[in-house]
Amino acid sequence: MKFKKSWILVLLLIGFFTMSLMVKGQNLYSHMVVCLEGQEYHLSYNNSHIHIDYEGRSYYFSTDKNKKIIDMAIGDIDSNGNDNLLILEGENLPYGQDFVIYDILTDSNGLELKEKYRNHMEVVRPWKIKACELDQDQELEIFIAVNKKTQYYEEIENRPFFFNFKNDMLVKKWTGSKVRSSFTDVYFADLNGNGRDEFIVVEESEEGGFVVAVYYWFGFGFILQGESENYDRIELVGTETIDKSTFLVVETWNHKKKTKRKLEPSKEQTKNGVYLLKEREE
Ligand SMILES: [Ca+2]
Ligand SMILES: [Ca+2]
Ligand SMILES: [Ca+2]
Repeated sequence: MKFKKSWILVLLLIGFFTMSLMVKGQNLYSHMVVCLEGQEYHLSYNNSHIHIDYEGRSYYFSTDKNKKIIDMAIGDIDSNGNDNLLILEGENLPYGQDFVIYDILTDSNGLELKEKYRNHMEVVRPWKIKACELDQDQELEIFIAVNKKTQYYEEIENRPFFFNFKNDMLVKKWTGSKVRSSFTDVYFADLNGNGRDEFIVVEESEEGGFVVAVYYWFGFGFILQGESENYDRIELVGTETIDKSTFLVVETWNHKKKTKRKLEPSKEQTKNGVYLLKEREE
């Protein structure tokens, strides 16, 4: 009897362990900060849920049954002092169908999400969304990476679209065929502290492999400012601030070796006459 009981226990433990792994696999949460009435709160989300910690309580919001969160960004898109949620919704990864803006309402009952705007953009296959400030005009830009062909480029590939949200409408700011070459990932950060975000792009390089390119917005388009060395593969991780300087943090693969690097502008110039984004020496 004893023997049997212990086996049941082992099987139960294996079951729980497997289940916890499965749950973990479904719940890869991304963590962000949301600003409401001047206070910052923790927000996390996965494909089907948004979770906000607000004034000592946790609020869960679920997507509609067959809808997934493809990607999400946070920003005060209507400049009313409270962050909005900018969400690409869709039935299946990796492409979204709808771009939706939500207001986060706060009242005596707590938090509520209210749909403010919805745009069906399934036809352009959106897959990534970011909020950024390119020109310091107090109106956030909305970046959406889409996957389509254009009038001049027949190939279906990733293309960068920028919008503003004016008078409850999405207004095109810049919808490019491409910046310089095909891209696989983007990020926005104010690397030089001038109050304007740089457009940081992982691009396919001519020699094969990938580079990180840094562009800034100038009136009607983007100007290349810096670029990294060539790596086999690059993933943008984020930024880190040390002694008031902001560095780009990337994970690179070279000869199958993964390395986390902090990149910073250097005095060295690349063959394109822009600064080399060089690995910071610790
Ligand atoms: Ca707002
Ligand atoms: Ca702006
Ligand atoms: Ca900047």
